[in-house]
Amino acid sequence: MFRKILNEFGIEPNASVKSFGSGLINNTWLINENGNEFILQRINQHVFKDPFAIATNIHLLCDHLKEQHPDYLFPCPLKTITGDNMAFIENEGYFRIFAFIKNSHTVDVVSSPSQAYEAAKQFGRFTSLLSEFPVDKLKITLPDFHNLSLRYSQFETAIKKGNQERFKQSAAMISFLKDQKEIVSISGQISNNPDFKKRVTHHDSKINNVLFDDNNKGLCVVDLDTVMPGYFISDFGDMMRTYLSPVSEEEKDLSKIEIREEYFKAIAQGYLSEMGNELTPVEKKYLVYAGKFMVYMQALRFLTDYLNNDIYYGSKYEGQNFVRANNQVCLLKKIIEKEKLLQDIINI
Ligand code: GN1
Ligand code: MG
Repeated sequence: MFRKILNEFGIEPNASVKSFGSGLINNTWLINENGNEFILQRINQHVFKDPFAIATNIHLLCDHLKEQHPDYLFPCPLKTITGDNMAFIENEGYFRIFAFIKNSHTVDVVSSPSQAYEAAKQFGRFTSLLSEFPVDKLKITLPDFHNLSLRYSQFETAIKKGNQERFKQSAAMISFLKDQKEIVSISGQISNNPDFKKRVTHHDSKINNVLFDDNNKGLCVVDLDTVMPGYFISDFGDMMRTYLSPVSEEEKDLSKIEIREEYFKAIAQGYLSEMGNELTPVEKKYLVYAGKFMVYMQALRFLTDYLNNDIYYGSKYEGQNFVRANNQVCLLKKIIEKEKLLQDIINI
């Protein structure tokens, strides 16, 4: 398979290829062609029904940034030898390649407030540098991706039609999530509120989607499949979801989940250092809500998938999506417990 792909991009067929990274959706490999390194990715076609839409978006952004902000480091995908933005290989799928950015690295777990600050700054910077970009030109690569009302109705359908054994086992979580339905209605109000702006939004602001340099300064954001028009709560909220707690969504021991306030401060400072002048005063009131929104949505998505027998996320062991959902429910409870405290940090 790799020979064919490399050939499409004019890379030597005997370059070395090894598996890379930890994403749940796409496959990623690191290629080494005589010391030149590249990242190869296969787009998950079950998730992204129109992979060329992603490639088109990335190239539009790339052109805009090159013209307006030439100093911004943006890993543009390579064209194929026939000039396409992506390669399609029969029976294998859709592939793209980027040059690997030298002296850059990613991290999987946020282990200091300064890392959180740097990452948040990069996500803010990405949106703010693209504030002049006509956001409606972006193709919707995943329709309704962060539409919480839809996620909630998918959850209700899974409760009715999904695996009934798993439903019984999840009763406590289901009841908690139903009790928190106000989070869904607030998100509905947001989408009808003209004070909330649609901007170029990353939609997957996990720490491992940021490249750091050797001095641990943020360089740029990567993994742009889900870049679409969206609300800032998606990116700010996913940072809260993934940086506040010292353990990830995979952690089974719930006692390890905690909300590190100094990390919240760092996320807010980093993000607002770039987005402070972009956000409207009304939007700024929803920073803490953003975290509840994203953690709630992720809990719904993991639990829905568990009830649907793991058809979306898959599972490496029995009950993995139950563990993930339970973890996110616990995280949500802890954010709610500290809501006032977090709000006070913003108000300083
Ligand atoms: C997926 O592939 P990855 O790990 O970057 C998912 C995100 C979830 C995340 C949970 C397209 O992202 O929305 O937050 O898993 N991406 C898609 O780990 O569904
Ligand atoms: Mg990723």
